[in-house]
Amino acid sequence: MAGPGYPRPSMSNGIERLAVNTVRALAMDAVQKANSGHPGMPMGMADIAVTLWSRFLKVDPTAPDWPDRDRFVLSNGHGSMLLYSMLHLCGFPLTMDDIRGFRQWGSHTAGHPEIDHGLGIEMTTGPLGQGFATGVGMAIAEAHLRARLGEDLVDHRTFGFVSDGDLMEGVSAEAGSLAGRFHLGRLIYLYDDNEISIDGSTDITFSEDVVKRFEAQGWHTQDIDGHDLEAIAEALEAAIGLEDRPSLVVCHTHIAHGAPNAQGTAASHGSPLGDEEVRLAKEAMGYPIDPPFHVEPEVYAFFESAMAWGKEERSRWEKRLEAADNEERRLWDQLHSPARVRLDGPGFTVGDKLATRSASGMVFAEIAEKVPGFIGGSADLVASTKTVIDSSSRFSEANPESRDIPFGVREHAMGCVTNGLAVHGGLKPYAATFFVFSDYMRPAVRLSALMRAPSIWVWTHDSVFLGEDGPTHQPIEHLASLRAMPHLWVIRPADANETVAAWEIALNRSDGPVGLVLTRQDLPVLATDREGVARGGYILREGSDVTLIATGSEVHVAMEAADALARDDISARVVSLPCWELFKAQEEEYRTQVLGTAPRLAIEAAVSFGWERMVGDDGLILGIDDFGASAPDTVIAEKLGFTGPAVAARVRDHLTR
Ligand SMILES: Cc1ncc(C[n+]2csc(CCOP(=O)(O)OP(=O)(O)O)c2C)c(N)n1
Ligand SMILES: [Mg+2]
Repeated sequence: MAGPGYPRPSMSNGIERLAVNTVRALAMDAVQKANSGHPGMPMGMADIAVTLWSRFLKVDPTAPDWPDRDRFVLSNGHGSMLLYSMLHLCGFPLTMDDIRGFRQWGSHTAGHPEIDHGLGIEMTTGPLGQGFATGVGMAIAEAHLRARLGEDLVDHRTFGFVSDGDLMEGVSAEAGSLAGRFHLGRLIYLYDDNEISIDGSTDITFSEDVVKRFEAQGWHTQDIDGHDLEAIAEALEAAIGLEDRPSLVVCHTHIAHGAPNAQGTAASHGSPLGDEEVRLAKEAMGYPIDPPFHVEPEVYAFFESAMAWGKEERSRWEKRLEAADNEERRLWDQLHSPARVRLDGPGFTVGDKLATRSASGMVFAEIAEKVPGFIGGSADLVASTKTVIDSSSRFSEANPESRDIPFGVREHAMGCVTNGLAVHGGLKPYAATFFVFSDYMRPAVRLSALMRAPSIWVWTHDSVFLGEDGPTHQPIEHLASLRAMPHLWVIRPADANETVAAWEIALNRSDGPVGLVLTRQDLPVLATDREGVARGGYILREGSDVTLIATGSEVHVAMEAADALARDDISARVVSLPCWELFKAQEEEYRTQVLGTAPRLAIEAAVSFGWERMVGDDGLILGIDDFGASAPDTVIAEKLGFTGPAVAARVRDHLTR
């Protein structure tokens, strides 16, 4: 049973039924007015939404971003009108004008819900499966923070709505498995089992036994009529009362419930019902047909009284925060208002040789000490990615305070969970794997960029120079494709010092994600400039006849080439350009000063795509426009011309053309 305190408004006066019908009517009207959108899901899940929000969800519409609120994730984000209606009716700062402006330019009511904690929208959903898996991250964040700060300060749940599409997506299998393994008892998902997806009956493609699947993953499951308010409430109470496992409530529903002709049809998923069907549906529910967007005052009053409990919970929580003992309070403040961090690094000597992944690993202890919210892990590659904070323990239900999360071989869920940790608040998460497998987490990386979530992506084994594992493991197009993603900062440091600088930038960024692209192979420590990394690119070696621009492991090759050219009286400048995005953000004057007016040659062990914009029309690009090869790294460098002498020869050739 749920603990005391859950508000249970009277069921007898039919007000809940009216509230449910209001949600249905608003969804129909908004979609009709926009002439686009998804009426089916909001109508099908209205009973579930009204029950959850009015009786269980711990939120305060006057403080939508209160840290100890319950999180609500709408994974089937196409049903966004359901969320917008609930937020509006419950008194969040989402107005009827916003609802009328559904899907329009400049409105707060995008087709799919985008993150806006000020309005009560927890995360960006739309790509199916993302919400499911991101919610798992939020539940991990709650369990972890509760273990460190105590139940007085951290005591909330993560609820989510998920659909057939969410459960068909592979990432829900990865994330569901992880949630079961970690016994995330405060994670509760309501599955809209309406047996319909866009192409028709789910019977065509989705025949697995969902209950058995989730039970096998360690979840608690229930199977209910999703239009029976009492059954929904009882299922939620049971799910809340049970804390040793995550819960899935399979809710049997009808898509477009209440629309006489559209109910149960795939067409109602994503098309306006049409004026006549809207009229018939309203008539059938006994709802006023005109004007549209009508809400009875008692419905607002019903939700206002239902929200009173959440408001009281928040004021009780604020008192507990005030009364918290010094140590807890200090940790709370450090986690929730982090100070700028400055990393010293272990100190490297020019000429020493180490991989940038190793330099990264060497700075972990310092980061963990200076950044109490630092948390993360890898997809079964701890030793290879050198990402460990404390090797003596790892996150589990027995060790929720551990900051090392073992994700297993689940890159996609790892990406989503990391975003969940980031948007939950209080934490500074990272996730690590081989760079080539960034493909497996790309949808989550994209959402981190879209949400401006400060997730840190650690990608090691960053080029063909990982060697013998061969082309399947060698990233080629990844740098270009990730640089193409708005708001993601991709940093490829040239040596150990630049790696420390890159970490410092990543840790201090709060308005978006940073990807750190690190080598497997050793690189010499150069006389690199940490401040230069913050500007995205800088002159590492002065020269006037030619400018060699390189990133990561190709910077030392450029330096060797410059040495060779100097012997022929050719003065080569070397520019280290670890981060395009930061470099682009500099004043034009700085950029032209760094790149210079001499002919330019770009060197990077990846596709040449995009480098034209750095070298100009008469520049030269030394890239790799094909997949790699399985061989020792020195042989690959020799064969592909990524050595000092080979680069010098290319430059001489180019200059004498
Ligand atoms: C990753 C991804 N693929 C495809 C889509 C397009 N899409 C939106 S909803 C949907 C399936 C609809 O079925 P269901 O999830 O059962 O939702 P319902 O129609 O029952 O509301 C699809 C394929 C998407 N949003 N995300
Ligand atoms: Mg469905």
